[in-house]
Amino acid sequence: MISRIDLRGAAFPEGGIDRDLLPRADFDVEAALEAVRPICEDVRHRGSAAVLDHGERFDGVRPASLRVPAEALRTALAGLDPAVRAALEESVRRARIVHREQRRTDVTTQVVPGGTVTERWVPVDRVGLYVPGGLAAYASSVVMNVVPAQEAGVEGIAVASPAQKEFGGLPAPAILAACELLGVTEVYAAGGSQAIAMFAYGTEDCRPVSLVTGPGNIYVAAAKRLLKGRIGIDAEAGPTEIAILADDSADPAFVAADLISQAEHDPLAAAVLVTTSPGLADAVDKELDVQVAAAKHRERITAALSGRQSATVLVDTLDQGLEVVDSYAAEHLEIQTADAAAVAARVRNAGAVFVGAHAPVSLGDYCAGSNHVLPTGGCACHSSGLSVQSFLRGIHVVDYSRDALAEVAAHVVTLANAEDLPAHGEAVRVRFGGGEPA
Ligand code: HSO
Ligand code: ZN
Repeated sequence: MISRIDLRGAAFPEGGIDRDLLPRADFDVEAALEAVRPICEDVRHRGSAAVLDHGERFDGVRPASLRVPAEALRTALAGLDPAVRAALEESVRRARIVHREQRRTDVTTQVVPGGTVTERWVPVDRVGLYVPGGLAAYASSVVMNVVPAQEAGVEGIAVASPAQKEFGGLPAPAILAACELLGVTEVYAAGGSQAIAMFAYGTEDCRPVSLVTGPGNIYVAAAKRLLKGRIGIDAEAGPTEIAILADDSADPAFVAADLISQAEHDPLAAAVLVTTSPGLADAVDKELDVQVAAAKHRERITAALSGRQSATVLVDTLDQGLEVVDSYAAEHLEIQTADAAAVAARVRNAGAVFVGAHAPVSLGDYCAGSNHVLPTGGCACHSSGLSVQSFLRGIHVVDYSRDALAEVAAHVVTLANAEDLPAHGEAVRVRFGGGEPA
């Protein structure tokens, strides 16, 4: 059910292999921009009424209020299955352990006597965290967005998730329960591009935020692209991806199970096996047949695995395999090879790397302590997953005494004149009576 790309004997060019040779889902955010633009404008002008109107159109339900009442949050947590609550608490505990360590300390550098530059880390004041509804209404994604924001020290945390018809116009109960568990009380029953516009422009019910994070569908990604600049964004999340680099030491049952685990998310999810072993590739194919047939979501999984975004790629050597996975820059990359840690250490591009036979992606999805909001669509070659850093800004604080300024004044004046910006130089000279500093 999974196609093969045979790169054995292929020439691997100097600058890395062409990304277009590798499978990838079509996720054309540009095409969704036109649909999203009028919605965002409408929210800008009409505020909450527009958010509710568009929500009603797409979700088929109009919540009684955009803001989810505190009572509904409490009820959702009270109704949460105790085992799910315990597992979520463990997920939160581990995520906190990891993310707390990511906090930054201010660094002051003395450049010259009397002249310092400090990098001061300041959390964003107010963020909007988007949690999808429908198939992708994951309580775990609330944890993965909220924990780094809280550990960064963000004071204003607002969550938006689409109103659900089956829950009387509230977001999914698991989402509300996770918010309550994490102490997030500002929650909105809003989804899609209208929720992102609500965060960006603000409405009568929701003050504007400075940064929006979290996954979403193509319309959410398009709204993020459109409103970027006015707000900061984490990434335009696309369909989830798993790549596995494996040799003949890998267990085909593990490899197949892990490919299936991410294919389960979405018919557009990508599952890519890169291997030096045709024997493993054959064994994985057999395992896939057996395991997919037994899977609850086999239709979705089959669509994902047989789609053009998924493939088994055969290579001659592990070095070539590393080139392939680096070019692909997967959201999730598993290394199931001999000496996996050494191979993993050589990876340059991936959202997260999972080392060896006992670190499946689903561990990272829930309980490794790592974050599961990761760059997709090849963006791992320039971006990182969500972390405390995503919610911080480093402000450079420049503090120079008169003597320290005097020491370097002539260079500033020279550079200013060289760029034909003499007023820049004057701003220094005026401090020394308009003449040369003494
Ligand atoms: N694998 C998904 C996250 C997730 N998995 C949520 C289960 N729930 C994208 O990283
Ligand atoms: Zn997952």
